[in-house]
Amino acid sequence: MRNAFLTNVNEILHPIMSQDDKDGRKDGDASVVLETKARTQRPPLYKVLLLNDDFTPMEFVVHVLERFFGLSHAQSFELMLTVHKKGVAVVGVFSHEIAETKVSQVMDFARRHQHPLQCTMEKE
Ligand code: TYC
Repeated sequence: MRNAFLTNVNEILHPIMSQDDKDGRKDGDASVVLETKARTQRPPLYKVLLLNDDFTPMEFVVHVLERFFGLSHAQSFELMLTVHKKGVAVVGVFSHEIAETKVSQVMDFARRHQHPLQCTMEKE
């Protein structure tokens, strides 16, 4: 999408061009169409990360992934094993507000069940 602004050149150039030129002509009604590109910005996205620990039961992590990230049982089990083996994994990518909500939900749920499970977010 393009926006067009009609600008009178004499307004911009007034300090330079306000005198009559050598032919005694006043500045005319010269005008120019300035075009600017209308750019739509995509909002930044945030990765939600789940961290491994030695104490949170595997079934609890699987349940968290099903409950808060809408993953199937099979997907959740696989992702839980990835975190267990690698130490950390991205479990979803969201807008800032949604990512914050996911992190809070997981942290609150883990705390309520007295598990040390950690969930964080970082800009993609
Ligand atoms: N390492 C845990 C165990 O052996 C399982 C686990 C997986 C914990 C993923 C946290 O994010 C996690 N019981």
